[in-house]
Amino acid sequence: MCGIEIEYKGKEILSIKGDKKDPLSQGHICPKGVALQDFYKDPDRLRKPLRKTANGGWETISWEVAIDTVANRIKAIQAKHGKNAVATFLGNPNAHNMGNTFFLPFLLKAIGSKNRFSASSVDQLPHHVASNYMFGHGLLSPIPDIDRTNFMMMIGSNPMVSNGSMMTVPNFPKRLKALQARGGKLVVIDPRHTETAEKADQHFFIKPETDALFLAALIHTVFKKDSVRLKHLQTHIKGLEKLKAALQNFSPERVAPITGITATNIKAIATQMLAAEGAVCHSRMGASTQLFGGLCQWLTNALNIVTGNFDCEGGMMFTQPAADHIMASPKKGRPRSYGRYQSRVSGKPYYNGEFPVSVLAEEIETEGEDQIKALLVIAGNPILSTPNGLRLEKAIQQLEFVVSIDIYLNETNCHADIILPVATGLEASNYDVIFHAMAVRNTAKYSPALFNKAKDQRYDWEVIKAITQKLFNMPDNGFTPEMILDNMLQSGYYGKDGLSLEKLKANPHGIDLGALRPCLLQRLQTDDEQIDLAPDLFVTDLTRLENTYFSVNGENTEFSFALIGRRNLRHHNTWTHNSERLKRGRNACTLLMHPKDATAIGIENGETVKITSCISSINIEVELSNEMMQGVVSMPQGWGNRKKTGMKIAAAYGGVSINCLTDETRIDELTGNAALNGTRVKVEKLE
Ligand SMILES: Nc1nc2c(c(=O)[nH]1)N[C@H]1C(S)=C(S)[C@@H](COP(=O)(O)OP(=O)(O)OC[C@H]3O[C@@H](n4cnc5c(=O)[nH]c(N)nc54)[C@H](O)[C@@H]3O)O[C@H]1N2
Ligand SMILES: Nc1nc2c(c(=O)[nH]1)N[C@H]1C(S)=C(S)[C@@H](COP(=O)(O)OP(=O)(O)OC[C@H]3O[C@@H](n4cnc5c(=O)[nH]c(N)nc54)[C@H](O)[C@@H]3O)O[C@H]1N2
Ligand SMILES: [Mo]
Repeated sequence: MCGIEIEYKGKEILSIKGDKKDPLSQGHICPKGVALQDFYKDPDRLRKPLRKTANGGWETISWEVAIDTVANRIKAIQAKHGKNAVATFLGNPNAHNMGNTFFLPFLLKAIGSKNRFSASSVDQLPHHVASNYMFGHGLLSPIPDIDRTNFMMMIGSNPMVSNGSMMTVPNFPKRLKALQARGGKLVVIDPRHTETAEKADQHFFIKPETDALFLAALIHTVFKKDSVRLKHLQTHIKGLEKLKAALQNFSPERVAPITGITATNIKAIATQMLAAEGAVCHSRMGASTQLFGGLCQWLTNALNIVTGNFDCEGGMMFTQPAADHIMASPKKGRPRSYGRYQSRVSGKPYYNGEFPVSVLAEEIETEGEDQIKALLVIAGNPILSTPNGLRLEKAIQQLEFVVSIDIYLNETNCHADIILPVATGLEASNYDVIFHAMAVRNTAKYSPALFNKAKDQRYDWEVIKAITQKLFNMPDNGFTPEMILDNMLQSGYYGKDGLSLEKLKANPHGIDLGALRPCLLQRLQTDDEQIDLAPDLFVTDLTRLENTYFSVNGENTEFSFALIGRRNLRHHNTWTHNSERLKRGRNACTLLMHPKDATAIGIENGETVKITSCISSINIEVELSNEMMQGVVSMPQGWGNRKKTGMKIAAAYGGVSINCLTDETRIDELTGNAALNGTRVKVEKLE
């Protein structure tokens, strides 16, 4: 999403810099943007379709043979075992690739299987379920108006490193400085004193997975003070009394000892939020990928609403994206697909056409009707990125057929039968359909491809389309991503003012469409045009929260630490490790631990320790740090490399995978999202 300026000569990159004229990123660039040149030049990037040979090696095959094989095997497996025998996993990069966004729905339709999975359920699923139930559409995401707010609370997110999430916020450091310069405050709630906490005005350590209690107590306080303010939304809100009643037991005094934040501080935060001219609470990864992710996202929305900070300047607002998925398919969220099906083996909820990826392994392993026999992994590396990757790896190895569409050989597709490599990055054009829709300002930017791809290379969308056509037995309809984008732009909010692909091409820095505006009442997708403050689904789940924390079940003394994840500025999920530029510096795959915790078990800085969960054990270097809350340890996500194939896995960082420790049975029962944070572990000296 950051505008970049690339100087080049022929096929040689001379420099990559932030584009100062980009209306959203304003010259900001992160190390990953500079590294685009490394991925472009990388000799390890795959360029020709590969087929696994009988002895476990790889041979290159033609595109025609590759696409035919994939389509024919899918058809044959479905003819024998039924439609649901073929599963799909869509990984994170699909969301950053307009061709995939546009053409994947057709492929999924052509496959026609219920067994669909994606990175959503290890990431932001709770946001979607909350938006669906409260605002009528899973993609109607509230976005913090960071440029005008005067009080910002961030729960479980670290935008100094991540550039924000469910809040596209390039140049967070500059925006934060501006917030503080106008007298505003940033408060961070995190079990780690993060890079963002370091810049904040206040940071409170919170015990992992207790955020829902903290949020409930904040709303409780607002009711107690009789300070509910609904402003222009007054006549469009239902469930206010129901919310009050549901939260009456969650007083600051009662939840304080469990969360680790004192009752005085909880009340002070509520008071500050109420007093500020424009305040906002944003909860993300740490609050989503945990046992109570659904409750956290519901309560975050409710807190912003009852404090009068919803759909107004300086609070949570909604974008009016130039290419809008919701406008293009307005009925989509209304018939709530949540819970329409339960997963076959353990009865986990279905949402928006998918099951939680935590059940993928058991759905492969367990015999019976609808057992998964084949898997298509598109821009994903689930063996590293989903809980209990070791179990998933074993399961994937027993499949009849595995296909991957990727740019690298990774820890997952080394088990594939066919790999379809694609052209991306500097060789592809893009418009960030999804991330513009979650940005802190309405802007629009189209980036043309810098370099032509080679003749024998294919784009993701071409591959996806080719398989779709074969499955449907249909000729090419000639559609391109650009045609679909142009149509969306012209029929969108700014189409009447002449916005089109042509206009974007004529404005390479991007077009500023202005600050976020109050628009929820036009965008709301609920049938009764009401915002539901207290949907039954969520209110009912409070019982699980109550039972977890207020019934006596004893401390887990063997696994005495809670393990949480983190991100590094110079690594992106599971796959950017091949860039020397990003790999530089000291070992980043360390276990952060509070010095007092280390002393208690006789561990020193830099020592390699053994860390064990109920799933498995790994060895990792310890880095002692006052950043950590006592009793909590942190390691980065995305690492790990099990070079089993004997072939160099290009995307491997080395280090160890946090998902060797995470437990796939720990999920947010409400939404199905994996509880990646809060894994109970023990840490021991190596003998
Ligand atoms: N324990 C723990 N686990 C986590 C997380 C955590 O915080 N803690 N974070 C979770 C989150 S938020 C996410 S999003 C997931 C991410 O995990 P995944 O969804 O598995 O995705 P990535 O690791 O980003 O990338 C997957 C693959 O996409 C390929 N790729 C890159 N660009 C393209 C492209 O343009 N086209 C194609 N076809 N392939 C491409 C890369 O080579 C890589 O192999 O991990 C999740 N896992
Ligand atoms: N450099 C870089 N940037 C990235 C990525 C990357 O891999 N590298 N990945 C991208 C992706 S796919 C995503 S989804 C976004 C995610 O972006 P963010 O939402 O900012 O996620 P993280 O940086 O993982 O930060 C999560 C924070 O939650 C804290 N935490 C853990 N458990 C709890 C808890 O129980 N309660 C609370 N309150 N906090 C907790 C952790 O200590 C951590 O600081 O980042 C994106 N940006
Ligand atoms: Mo993510």
